[in-house]
This record gives sequence, C-alpha cells and structure tokens, in this order.
Amino acid sequence: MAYYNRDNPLRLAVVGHTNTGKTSLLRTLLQDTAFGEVSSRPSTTREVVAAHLLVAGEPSVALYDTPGLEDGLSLFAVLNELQDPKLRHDGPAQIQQFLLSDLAHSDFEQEAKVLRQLLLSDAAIYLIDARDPVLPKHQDELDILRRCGKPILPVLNFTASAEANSQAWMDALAKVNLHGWVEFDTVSIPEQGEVELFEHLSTLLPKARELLRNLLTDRSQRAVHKEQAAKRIVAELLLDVTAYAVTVTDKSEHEKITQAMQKTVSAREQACLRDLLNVYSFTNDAVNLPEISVRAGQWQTDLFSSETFKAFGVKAGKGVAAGGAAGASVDLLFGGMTLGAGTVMGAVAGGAWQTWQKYGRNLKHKVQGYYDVHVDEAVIRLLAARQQKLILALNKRGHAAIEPLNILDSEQKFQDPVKFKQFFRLAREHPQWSSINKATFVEGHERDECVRLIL
Ligand SMILES: Nc1nc2c(ncn2[C@@H]2O[C@H](COP(=O)(O)OP(=O)(O)OP(=O)(O)O)[C@@H](O)[C@H]2O)c(=O)[nH]1
Ligand SMILES: [Mg+2]
Repeated sequence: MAYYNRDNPLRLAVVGHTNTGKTSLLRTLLQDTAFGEVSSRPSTTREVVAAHLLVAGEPSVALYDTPGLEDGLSLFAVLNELQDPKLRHDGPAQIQQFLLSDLAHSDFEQEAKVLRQLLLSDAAIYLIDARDPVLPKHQDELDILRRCGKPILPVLNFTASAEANSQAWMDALAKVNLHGWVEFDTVSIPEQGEVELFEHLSTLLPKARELLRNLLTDRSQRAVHKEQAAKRIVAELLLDVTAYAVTVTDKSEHEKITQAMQKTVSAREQACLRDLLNVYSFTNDAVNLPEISVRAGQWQTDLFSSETFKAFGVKAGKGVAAGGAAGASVDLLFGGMTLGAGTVMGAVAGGAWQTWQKYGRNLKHKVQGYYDVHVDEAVIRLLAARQQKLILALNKRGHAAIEPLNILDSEQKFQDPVKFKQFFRLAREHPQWSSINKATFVEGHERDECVRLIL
C-alpha cells in the first residue's frame, strides 16, 4: 500500500508573498485555466482553496492555494513578542501559539490562514517573483514559514523576465539553508519544468517518491495521448480539405463557388482549432488565428496537361501540347467539343481503364462541360504548417497564460507531414472522404488508412 493515496493525499501548500503567481502555478499544474482568480492586483486570493492532481485516476496529491503574505516584517515582530522562551527551539509550537492569539483572527487573519494550512501540509512550494529585489520583508516571511517545520521548495517565477534577480534570490535562499530551487515561469513553462519541480519535491519528501514518480509517468503519458489526439485532429482537417471538391457546372459561377469554399475551409480550420484547444484544455479565446487566404485551385490544368493525355495514350493534337498550351486544351473540351469526349472514350476503349478510374469522375464531368474545384495544394501545406505551429505552442503554454497566442501563417521552417505526397494524391482521388461534402461522405477502412499516412 502506497504511503500516500486518495484517503491520505500528499498535501502541498503553495505559499508566498502576494502577487508572486501562486494561483497561476496551480492553474498550470492542474491544467485548468479556470482555477481560482488570477489578477495583477495584490491580495486576489482570500481563502485557502484545495485542488487535486490525479495519479492513476485517484486524487492523491492535494494542492492548496493560499492568500498572499503581505506584511512579513510586522508578523515577524509579533511572533518574536509572543514567543515563550520555552518554545525557542520549537518553530511549529511558536506558530501554534500565534494561531491561538487574537491577532490571528484580526490583523493577521490572512497570514494565519496560510500558516494554519502549512502546518497541516507535508511541504510548501514557496513562490518567488524573481523580479523583486530581496527585501527584509521577504526574508522575514521566509523565516516565519520555516518555523512551520515543513520542507520548503522555492520556485522562482517570472524568470523569463529581463528584470529577474534570480542570482540574488538563490544567494538569499542559500543563507537560510535552502539549497534546492526550481526556476519555473508559470506562463511559459520551460521544457522539463514540471519534471524538475516534482523531482525536487521527491528529494524533500522520501515517502512521496513513489507517488511523485507515478504522477510524472501519468502526466507524460497523458501528454503523449494529447499529442496523438491532436495529430489525428489535424490529419482529419487535412483530409477533409484536400478531398473537398465542388463541381462547377456553369463557368460563370466559378468565382462565387471558390469564395464559398474559402469560407467553408476557414470554418473547418476553426473547428479544428476548437478541437485542439479542447484537447489541451484551453478555452476558445486562447488563440488568435488570423484568417488564412484560401485560394481554391482547379484540377483542370493538371488533368488536361499533356502528361495526362499521355497517360491515356491520347496523342495531343495541335494546341494541346505541353506547358501553356494545356489551357487551350481545356477550352477546347470546355466548349463541349466532341473531339474531347471522343478522344477520351477512344482511349478508354483502348485499354486505359485504370487511368479512367483514376481520373474518371473529372473527365466525365469535363466531357459534359463540368469541372471540380479543389483547394490549392499550397493552402493545404499552409494549413498543415499552421496546425504544427499551434500544437508546438500549445504544448509549451501554461494554463496561467492570459495573453492570446498569435499564430502567424508563415509556412517557413515546417516540413510537410511524412508521406504527404502519397496522402495528397489519394485524398484528391476520393472526394467522398471529405466530411465537408456531407451528402457524399463515406467513412471506412480505406479512408482511415489515408489519415494514417500523415499521423
Ligand atoms: N509573465 C508572467 N506573468 C505571470 C506569471 N505568473 C503569474 N503571472 C501574472 O502575475 C499576476 C499575479 O498572479 P497570481 O497567480 O494572481 O498571483 P498570486 O500569488 O496568486 O496573487 P495573490 O492571490 O494576490 O497573492 C497575474 O497578473 C498573472 O497573470 C509568470 O510566470 N509570468
Ligand atoms: Mg492567488
């Protein structure tokens, strides 16, 4: 039986001067953007609030958010005044004595809540705003907390700031024999930040070693699952958009249709964003996603390139040669010339059945004067790049962050998903795999295989 469990959770009090980011740290550890109230005003948290971290589904670690300490100097003086000489070497008894005094229910009510909770906890996580200079009020505060006789793990917050005085704080901590600390910016977590935090705690709390090891394993497994879920969401987006096809039957409608497709694709990307935010437990306002300019391309040039003609064993006649002339061939067929139909049908009869199957839908349309409009390949690459960037940013984002993320739509530095080409070709050939085309949407094993190509 593990020492700590749901009936006897490991109790960690998060304490420190006011406005140092205690509630923010809880939000980050709990991965809950809604926990407590975070504000740049001092004394935001007024009561002790508990929340639990799950280990194997059990709430085995209790975190206590506490009100900020404000007046360390006065409290230090009061404690020394109250001090019974017999209790000189008994810090916890001194604190108990203070908690029984009237002052603990009047002038120092907030401080009393913190100390009461710390006496009931197994350890303290002591939050420091590393931008603060080390002042006597902080040192007195730390002295008071140490009297509770609990292990203290200092966490230097705001370390990403240019004004951080991390070294001064480390020196001050060393002077009171606190030689271990963690640098942990609660808004943008350094990689391994959480791991370091819990590993340091386990050196301070030998009985909690097994629990904290399990907690870390749990959290890293959950991170892997999240990433897998996120990749799947993105792959579904890419398949939906790549396979998305709208048939144009009247050329004058082309512009209107492509504009409507742009809107549809943007909405589809927004839905993907919502799903991703949900996987990472962020709210919808966490990310600003600038509209992507979704150009809708066409197949016709591909389809009626001299290459395609070659594939059909059709000899492109005059005006249907390579390069720029491909356009001419389109017009030729578009005009409803029987030449196109006849030639193509002839090719089919001539044994190009597989090729017909591959391009059949579009050729048939084309012959009838229809064509399919698809979203440009460049747009699909851009969508892929944006989602990759977004996932990287969400992985790093702490749940205490308040500023929305800005995802720029630059394509640079990002690689296509592996097997993108294969995926792209396959998706284009199967408009029925796009869930955007609701009327024709077909799920199944083959579609799933296609999604897997880019996971
Ligand atoms: N840039 C940055 N801002 C942070 C960080 N941690 C907290 N903040 C901000 O600092 C302010 C105070 O954060 P809180 O979490 O409310 O601090 P607290 O210690 O709980 O404050 P009280 O409850 O008033 O004692 C808020 O504006 C936070 O957004 C951090 O790591 N980096
Ligand atoms: Mg708070």
